[in-house]
Amino acid sequence: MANVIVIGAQWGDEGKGKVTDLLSKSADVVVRYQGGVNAGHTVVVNGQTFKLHLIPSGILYPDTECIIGSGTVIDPKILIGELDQLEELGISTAKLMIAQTAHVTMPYHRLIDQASEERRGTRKIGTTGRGIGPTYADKSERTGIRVIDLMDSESLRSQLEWTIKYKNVLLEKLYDLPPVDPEAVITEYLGYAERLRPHVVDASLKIDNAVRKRHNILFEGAQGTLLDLDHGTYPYVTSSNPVAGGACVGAGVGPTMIDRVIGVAKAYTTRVGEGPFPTEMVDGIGQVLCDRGAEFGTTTGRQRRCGWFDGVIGRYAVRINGLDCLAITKLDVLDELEEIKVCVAYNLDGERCEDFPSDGRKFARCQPIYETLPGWKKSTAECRDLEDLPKQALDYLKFLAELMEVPIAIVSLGASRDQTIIVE
Ligand code: 2SA
Ligand code: MG
Repeated sequence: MANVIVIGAQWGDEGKGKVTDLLSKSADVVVRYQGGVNAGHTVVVNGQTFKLHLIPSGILYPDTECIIGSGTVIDPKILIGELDQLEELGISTAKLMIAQTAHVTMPYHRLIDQASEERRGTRKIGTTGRGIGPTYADKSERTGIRVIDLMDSESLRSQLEWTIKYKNVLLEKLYDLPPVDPEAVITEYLGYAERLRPHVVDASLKIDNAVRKRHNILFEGAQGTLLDLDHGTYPYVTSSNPVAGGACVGAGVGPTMIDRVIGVAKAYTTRVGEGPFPTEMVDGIGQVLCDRGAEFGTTTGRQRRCGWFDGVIGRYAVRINGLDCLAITKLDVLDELEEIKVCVAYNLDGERCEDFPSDGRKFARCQPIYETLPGWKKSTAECRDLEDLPKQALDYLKFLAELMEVPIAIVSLGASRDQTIIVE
């Protein structure tokens, strides 16, 4: 397996959780490299459902080490909740490591995220409200609190007394919100520090040790390519870099250490939050996909917007991430459809456009150009081999692979581990 990056090739929720869970079996180490508790992975193992936000799903394997890397932002309260949930279910969390250089989401980040969304009115982004943007903003502004600061009570106190004074001006004067009590925050966070201390490490050093031992490392992306701060549909993006390149920065490894990049895409497209989405179908088949695919956010419970597969963004994801292959998930959701459309290009102001326009205003004007394929109208949930698939389903997969010019390595036909076809 070697060192593999798994990324979302669309707008998140592609089913990366299931794919990383499958690959984690052969991984010695699983690393999260960006994002925070805005992410939500649902993994079903032996009929038990796990909802994880920060801890890599690799934790479910007894011998897999899991690292929450430097490029992530950590909400300690939620992280501790996940640790408790796993331990209650008898899953050891001793192999979880947390980068000391990761930034910490504070109560004021969450308040500011929610208040600034409200203030944006029609310009709102549709964030998860989990304080992600403000935590990364403080990181860039160099006023953030890092895990390492939590570990030293004197340093935490002096930093927070200074920072909260400034944040309270913002909360009171700009957002008309009550101030945050620094003493309460310091006490709360020092409590979290004690619980997390045994897990805190120099993450890039740990990863380097694994590289030297030729261990298999899996880098697990959160969100998706089109939500990338630099390469996504700005400003309707998250505040980190979910693309494959983000793995090197966020984990602290050089690009020469990476052997393979796998993109995960749904057999159709979904998006949560605001922003343009050319293949969106507001009702009719869009609603069918939502119902059959149970398209609700793992973190916020929001209904996801649904549409046909978009080959333009698919090709873009191949380019931006240097994808070697694709995992196509939720193919079974299309089982009952009479016909299936795939967007092969856009109509942009009367011209055919094959490349994703990085100008957001142009992207917002793109109209999908579809090719229509016949449906298979048969259940695929029990298929375990490509040969088990109805011919039309196989043709659909071939069509996607040719459109994006990458092979399909994994096909997923349901939430559980065994509902998977591994293409050799
Ligand atoms: P944020 O909170 O600042 O990262 O939001 C900015 C945009 O990024 C989108 N975003 C997501 N999109 C899909 N899935 C995500 N994770 C959760 C899930 C979402 C949920 O797994 O379902 O539960 O609602 C995720 N996280 C961030 C977000 O919708 C904004 O468009
Ligand atoms: Mg998700």
